[in-house]
Amino acid sequence: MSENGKEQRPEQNRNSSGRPKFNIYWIYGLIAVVFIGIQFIDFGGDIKEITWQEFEKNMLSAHDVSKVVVINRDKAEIYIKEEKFATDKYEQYRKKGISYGNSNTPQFFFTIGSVETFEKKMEEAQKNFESTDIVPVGFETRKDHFGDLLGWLMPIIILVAIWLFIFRRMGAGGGAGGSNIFSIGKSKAKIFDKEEANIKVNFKDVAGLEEAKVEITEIVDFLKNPTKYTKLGGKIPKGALLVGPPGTGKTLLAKAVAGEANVPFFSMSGSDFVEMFVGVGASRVRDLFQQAKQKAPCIVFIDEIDAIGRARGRNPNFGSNDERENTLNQLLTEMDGFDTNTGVIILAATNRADILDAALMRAGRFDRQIHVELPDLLEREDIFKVHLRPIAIDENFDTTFLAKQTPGFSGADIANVCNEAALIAARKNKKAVQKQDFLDAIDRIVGGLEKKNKLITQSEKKTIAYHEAGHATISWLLEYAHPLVKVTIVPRGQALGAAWYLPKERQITTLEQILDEMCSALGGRASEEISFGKISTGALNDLEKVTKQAYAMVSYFGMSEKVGNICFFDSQGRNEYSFNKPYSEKTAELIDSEAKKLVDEQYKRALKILEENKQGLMEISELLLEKEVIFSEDVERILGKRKFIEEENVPRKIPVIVDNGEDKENSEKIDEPIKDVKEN
Ligand code: NHX
Ligand code: ZN
Repeated sequence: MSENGKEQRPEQNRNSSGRPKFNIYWIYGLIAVVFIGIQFIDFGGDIKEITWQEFEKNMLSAHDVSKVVVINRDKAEIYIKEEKFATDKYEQYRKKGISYGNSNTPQFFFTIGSVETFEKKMEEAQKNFESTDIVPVGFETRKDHFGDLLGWLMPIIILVAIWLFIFRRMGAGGGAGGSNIFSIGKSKAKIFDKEEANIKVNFKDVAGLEEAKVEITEIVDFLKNPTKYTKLGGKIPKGALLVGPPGTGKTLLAKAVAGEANVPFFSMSGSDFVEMFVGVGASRVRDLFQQAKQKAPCIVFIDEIDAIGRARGRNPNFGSNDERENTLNQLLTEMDGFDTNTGVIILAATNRADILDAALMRAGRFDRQIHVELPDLLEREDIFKVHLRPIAIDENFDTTFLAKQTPGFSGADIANVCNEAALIAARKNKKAVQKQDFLDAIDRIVGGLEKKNKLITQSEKKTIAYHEAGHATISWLLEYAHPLVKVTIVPRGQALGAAWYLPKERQITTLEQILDEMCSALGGRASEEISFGKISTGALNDLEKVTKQAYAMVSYFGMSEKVGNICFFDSQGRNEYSFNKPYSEKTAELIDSEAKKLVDEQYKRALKILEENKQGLMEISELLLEKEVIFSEDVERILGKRKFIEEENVPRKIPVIVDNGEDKENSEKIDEPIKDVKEN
């Protein structure tokens, strides 16, 4: 297996003494050398080639020849009489090691043109001989068995070599594990046994995800002491599906299970089942489960299961994805095929649970679905604490502040922030990473790279400043708009300028909140129109956002009067052939006009608000032009304090499972107010 890796990295092919290590290719080389060598070695013993003339003049006419044998009609072998070969005349040949004295070995040979001319020449040369002296001429057909065999084998060997080469190449392309023809149908699962200490993740390293951790811990517990659960008549679940957006820690959770459970852990990705050959996927599933059953109790983890678990199409003749369906069918059978207590538990992860086949999700296969969601404020703080461990920060560093600054970030994003902050601080030759470095890192991740040197004309800059000031003014004045953090006209990523908000994390959004957000998004365009009477393409992103929001309001959320409480959202994602819309042409027109009406209304509202606060808008714009970045305090100075108070989150009563197994409400947890959850 490992030859593959070595093949690609020749420098690793040498050990410390500098000599190349043993390699399977050496054997191939050796075989080739032997084959070629054989060609040059003649096993017929020493025998010297001479010409007809030499033969006739020196041997035939001297009556030295005992017999001549013609081999395969093209080679004449000459046998010299023993007593003649022993004389001085042949001394030089005897010195060369030509054997004699044995009537089975010839001493000389020459090549003849054709048998007929040879016979004629012999007759001619011996016409004066006495009949007893005439040299007998024999004919023999000798088969070159070895040469024939080689002729047969060579093409086969070459074919096999090419074949092997192609398979190896494919195996290398397939990534981990490396494959050759003998393991094409074998599963590529990596096995982490309890002896192997190469997994160092355990539940301590998984911050947040408290609910998911409880479920997962239970699964580990099933394997550790199954009787605790089976005693009461419960059956051990066969599988759990980890569902959640990218970067939320599904794979990490699985790794932690591997580190925590003292059982073998098989890990593979859904795409590992896929190969260009028909039947390979199914065969790999079979192999995986066979291996797993042998090692039971154990855990099998399939990452990105949507690669094989996608819902099967309704039209089987249509698809070239038969192969994927076979793989899925095999997985379905295997999961339901063994009985509950064999101790094989399957974990799978996906971020697209909606497209998975319904059969895969039914109870008895993946009994449990564990939703891994984006972390909330408190979870983010925990995640920050984990990722800040290796980073040099000041003492009593405010992690709560960082958590507040990163709404909507996933665990992976937070890891990225921490790393980026460390790099930024290092660039500035700092001894420790400071708060500002983290803020810069967050900006970098949200908005992209800052492009301070982008060439911008004065009038463009003015347009940008007035555009951003429009967003800032409106969001400051509307009750439900997101709280403003800063406004900048320094280009970053795709955008030439931006108003930065700290979005309030909420579970549901009211109509008023949506309308206020749409209004402030339209504030940029409105400000351009009011300030210059000219508009620009810069509002592209704003308009895109607003349009999508308006259509969602009308066709998903039932937020327009004329369309009413109708929803065309398809949470099952089953609408594979969505060429035709699920509504009539008339409704389509109605949706269009209602969406347009919503946007128009909000644009008018934005114009009105800006008109009423034109003075403030101008001041903010000019300040922005001058400073390039302004903060909410600057806006507050110009427009006055924001009147609206932010709501606090309510703590929940959390029942806590105590060791004796009884449920009891943990009174400390209830009384303790959840740490400063207020934003802004
Ligand atoms: C561009 N981007 O790509 C420039 C760099 C006031 C300028 N041409 O709304 O940055 O203008 O509140 C083709 C044609 C993007 C592609 C026009 C891609 C326009 C962001 C919009 C600031 N802040 N807009 C904002 C912004 C832009 C865009 C385009 C395009 C604005 C605005 C992009
Ligand atoms: Zn804008």
